[in-house]
Amino acid sequence: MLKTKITDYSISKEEYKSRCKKVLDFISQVTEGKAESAKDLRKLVLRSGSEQVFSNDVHYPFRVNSDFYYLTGFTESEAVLILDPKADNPLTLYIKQADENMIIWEGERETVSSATDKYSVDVVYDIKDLKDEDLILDEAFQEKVLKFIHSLRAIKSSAELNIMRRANEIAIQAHSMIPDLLCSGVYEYEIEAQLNNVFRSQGANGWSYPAIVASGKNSCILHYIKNNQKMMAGDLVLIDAGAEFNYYASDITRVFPVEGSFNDEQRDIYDLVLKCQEEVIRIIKAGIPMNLLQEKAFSVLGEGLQDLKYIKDKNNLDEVKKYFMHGIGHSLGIDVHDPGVDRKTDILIEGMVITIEPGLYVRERAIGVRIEDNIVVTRSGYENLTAGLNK
Ligand SMILES: [Mn+2]
Repeated sequence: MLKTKITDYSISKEEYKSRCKKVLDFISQVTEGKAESAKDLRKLVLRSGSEQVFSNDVHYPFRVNSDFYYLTGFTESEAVLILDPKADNPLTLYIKQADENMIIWEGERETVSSATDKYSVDVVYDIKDLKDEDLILDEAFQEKVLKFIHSLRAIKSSAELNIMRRANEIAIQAHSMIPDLLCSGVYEYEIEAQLNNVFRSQGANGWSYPAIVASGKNSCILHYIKNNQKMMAGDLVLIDAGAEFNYYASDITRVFPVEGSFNDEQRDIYDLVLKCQEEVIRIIKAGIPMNLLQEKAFSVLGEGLQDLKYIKDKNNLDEVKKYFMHGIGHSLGIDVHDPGVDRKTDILIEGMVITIEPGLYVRERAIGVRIEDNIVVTRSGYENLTAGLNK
């Protein structure tokens, strides 16, 4: 069993309150100077989301809207949050309460009174009390506020980082088991099942995205999720899988030979991707432009690909992109591809969490290698949340 020192993974009511306060302040600021009539629509209306049909009368497990969760910590469906600095109660939560029949079939839900105690909003009402006119909004303004919320989400608090460390620990535990399970004749889905087993049995919500278990030529399919092929000796298998713990994602990729060890060409490609990942991670610190990480990756991979005679000119990006065609990484948080960080224009800020995942894909040789860790940006450098996993 995995042991961990931190056992409190909750986000305090005060923290939720201060997030909402920042959004209310933002709304007030952009309201200033607008015509009185337009001012009335300067508010944010967020929905927690609706259950989605899987088939007939069966639903997918409900997963709350990420912005809604960020502002409230509330996780039930059919709720509406209104942030309106002009209102008597600037933070209003409308929830769907369970009737007798729902309690019999689905169990209890929050009530107006239990939610009033638990969540840091000013007032809670039943969703039936929500009036149509409360939902009239200015779409462009909504977008502006959402963009602001995403900029807040990009910088993680210490409570959020604790949760993300745990999400990584669980994913590391799952990935660590894989080498022992690999041999020719095993199906990709058997590995997927073991990953999901660890995620759930360690208290994660489950996966943070459907696991990719891609052997042989599938390793070159970037978003392969069929996971239905039998693995063969001599193949590589690429495993890109993460857990969602307390609604925060981890996102880790490792590559192994299905049986025995890498052949020479697989080893060359693997070593080059690893070298690239190490060199990119090494330059991470607050103040560095995000696009410098991408440029660093192109330069290390370009040089290596030229040395290995895959390409003629390391400075010809089109040649390099034939083998490395995706981004070096992305922001990570409540969403696995978290919003709020533009990797072309943004500067790294202390508290951002990003993935670093260089890859090379030699399709004609069925060699796909990507190595991915989750990195916290600190003032003087970085913390690698995935440091506990071999590569
Ligand atoms: Mn990723």
